[in-house]
Amino acid sequence: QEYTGVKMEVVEWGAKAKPEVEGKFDGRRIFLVAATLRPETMYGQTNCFVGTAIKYGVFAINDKEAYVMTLRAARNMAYQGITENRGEIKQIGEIEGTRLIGTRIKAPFAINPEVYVLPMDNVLATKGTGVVTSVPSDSPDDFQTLTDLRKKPEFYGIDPKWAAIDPVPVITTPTYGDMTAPALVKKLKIQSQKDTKQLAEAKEIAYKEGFYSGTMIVGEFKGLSVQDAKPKVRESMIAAGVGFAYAEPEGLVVSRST
Ligand code: ZZB
Repeated sequence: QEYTGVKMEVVEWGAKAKPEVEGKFDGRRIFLVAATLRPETMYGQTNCFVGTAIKYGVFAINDKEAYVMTLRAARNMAYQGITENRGEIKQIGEIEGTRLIGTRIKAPFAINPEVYVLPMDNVLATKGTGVVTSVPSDSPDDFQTLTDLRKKPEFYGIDPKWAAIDPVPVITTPTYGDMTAPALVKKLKIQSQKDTKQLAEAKEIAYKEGFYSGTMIVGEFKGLSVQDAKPKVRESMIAAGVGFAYAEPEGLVVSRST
């Protein structure tokens, strides 16, 4: 899978992260790094998701910057020219997902330039970086999780203001209009982020609809088809220094002789 790594710089650590991290990283700028397959949707970021059961590392990329993500992602990046020395990872800290909640970060290219870190049940430690940037207009998982959090902020241990940014229309499609994900969540009668089967189906439909029939309605490539805009937004993010190419290796096949 060819992802775009999205650099979401920490603006202000949440109360639970502060005591663990402050003053520890030699003045480096710290970024949560999200892995996305849909760089063209970045205009519509409203928050970022982490897994509450996931442990994140802080990895020095060079003297000036460090990335918050899973160790697995850091290992992969070390072989893709992202770190200073090939094959080397330099871990300078560790932090649990729960402690990242409420941290304020920059959302590059987004219409809302700063967003908060929120919890999501279905973040996989085994995919991407373990950090997911949230685009509720076009990702059914993101829309449903945001809806859950808004319904029960206390249950999820969040301040409602962290989930206050509304979905932003980014892409229009003939079948679902300007808000593909909310339309699909409604159509498939999805009730919560626990409806993983229907959410997987909604995601499949949203990907296809967006890619083959979507038109950009915001940003630098407004008016272009999603197919044409996707690589252009990606290049634009890379040129601006807020994105980079990140490939996920295929699963290892272990052969055994009998
Ligand atoms: C922003 C975005 C906007 C995404 C969208 C999707 C959509 P896939 O297809 O299963 O490989 N993601 C990335 N890492 C993780 C993780 N560790 N756990 C759970 N979800 C993760 O999934 C790739 C997408 O899943 C990524 O692209 C990311 O969300 C999320 F409008 O980034 B995406 C219809 C989907 N729309």
